[in-house]
Amino acid sequence: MTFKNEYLQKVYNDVEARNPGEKEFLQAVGEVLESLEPVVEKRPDLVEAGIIDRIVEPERQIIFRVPWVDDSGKVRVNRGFRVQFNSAIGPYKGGLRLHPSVNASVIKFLGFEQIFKNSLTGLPMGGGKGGSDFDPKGKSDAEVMRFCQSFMTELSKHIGADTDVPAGDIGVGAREIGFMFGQYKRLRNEFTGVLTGKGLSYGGSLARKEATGFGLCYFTEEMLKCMKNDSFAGKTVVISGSGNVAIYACKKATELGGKVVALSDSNGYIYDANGINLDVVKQIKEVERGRIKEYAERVPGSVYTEGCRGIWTIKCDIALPCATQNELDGAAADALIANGVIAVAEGANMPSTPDAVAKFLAAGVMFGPAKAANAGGVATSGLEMSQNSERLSWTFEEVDSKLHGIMVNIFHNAYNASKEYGFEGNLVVGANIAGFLKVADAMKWQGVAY
Ligand code: NDP
Ligand code: 2IT
Repeated sequence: MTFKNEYLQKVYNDVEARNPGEKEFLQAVGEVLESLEPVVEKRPDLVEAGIIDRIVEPERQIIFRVPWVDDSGKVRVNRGFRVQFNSAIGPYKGGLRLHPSVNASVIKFLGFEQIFKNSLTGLPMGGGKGGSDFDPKGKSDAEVMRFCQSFMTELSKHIGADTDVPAGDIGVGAREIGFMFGQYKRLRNEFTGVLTGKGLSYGGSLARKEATGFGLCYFTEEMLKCMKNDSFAGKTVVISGSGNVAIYACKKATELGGKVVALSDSNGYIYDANGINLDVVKQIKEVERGRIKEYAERVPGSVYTEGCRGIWTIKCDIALPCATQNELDGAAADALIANGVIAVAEGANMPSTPDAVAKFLAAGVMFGPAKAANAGGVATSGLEMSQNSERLSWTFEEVDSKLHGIMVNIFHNAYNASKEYGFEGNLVVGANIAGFLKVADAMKWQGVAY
């Protein structure tokens, strides 16, 4: 990757040399460094303090063995990760991902992104991420429990309510958080808000489950309103994935007057011209842990197609990628643009390839990057931490209205930064700069502490 600025080029080259072959991590760092070109010119004090050299290196990385016993009595071994990337503005905070594709590069890209996302929420949270290459699919509840207990046995040595507060991500929902919380409490003999996304009966927050998807739609609605005086009303929407983020994005997009016509999983996608029946999806995904294909077997008039990438060829006004990194490439962007898409907002982390992002921006498609658009999940985790600290629970309406306010603010902060630094309307640049500056200033004032 090449940069106009010599200093940024050197930082990038060093990251490349130090993290060979870590393509997702290099992709995430490359995008942020590119956005920082105008900052480097305006803020020589930050260059002087070595902020950018430091921010690309995790403060701490923990990699550990996770042994567990399957239902047949066989010993299995997975690899666990926790990357504590940056604690300048608060305790490390970020999800845990359980998916066979998890490796150091994936966790580092997610942890790096989390620094700027958490900063954008305005809440005091540093950046971190963790997970394992364990695949929860096809495992019994007892196997998932044994894995989670073993994983937490090591992780518990490194986290804490004021140190590092993990949460869910791909493959980690209420079931896994419950098993991990129980194990942490047993090991430490303390009941603290060490994880977020907890069940409502033991310290969880109302609206955390809905938060990422709802927040994504609040952000998108504000983007549509402010940039094109438009809204979700009457729009056709395509959402990839059918997990936590996709389901609640579907719910809110529909409530705001949009018609969601497609959802997917890693095997394929469903198309329902009448608008997705979310009760059916929730029964399949949340209750039965089944596959999205089953939707077409249950809802007359809907169609299932094998292969997840074809979803981007469906004509829509708004596209919300909510599955995984690099799921939307240049060819998919071309198809969406040819079909007249007006807005794309990322519910997943880094779902659009750099090529796809460049195409959206060049075509004048409104583009909400992940760090800004999906920050509602971690923001509401921050609200869960606040409730745990004051040992009180807020109502759904209270949390939801705070979430709404946070997402509206994030849009405006990103938009204003894009304008101030000469890239009006480019929310990639705006979100990266706004997220970066707060952390950079905190690092500068704390001296060379990390
Ligand atoms: P879930 O595990 O609930 O759902 C993940 C969905 O994405 C499933 O439909 C899954 O399909 C699909 N998916 C996962 N991996 C792949 C892949 N390699 N190729 C195609 N599809 C895939 O996770 P979430 O909904 O929580 O997370 C989705 C995205 O949102 C992730 O990028 C996550 O990092 C991001 N995110 C999540 C937040 C949260 O609060 N949960 C907050 C902010 C961002 P299948 O069942 O076939 O695997
Ligand atoms: O990517 C993300 O922001 C998350 N998976 C949520 C993290 C959190 O701590 O709630």
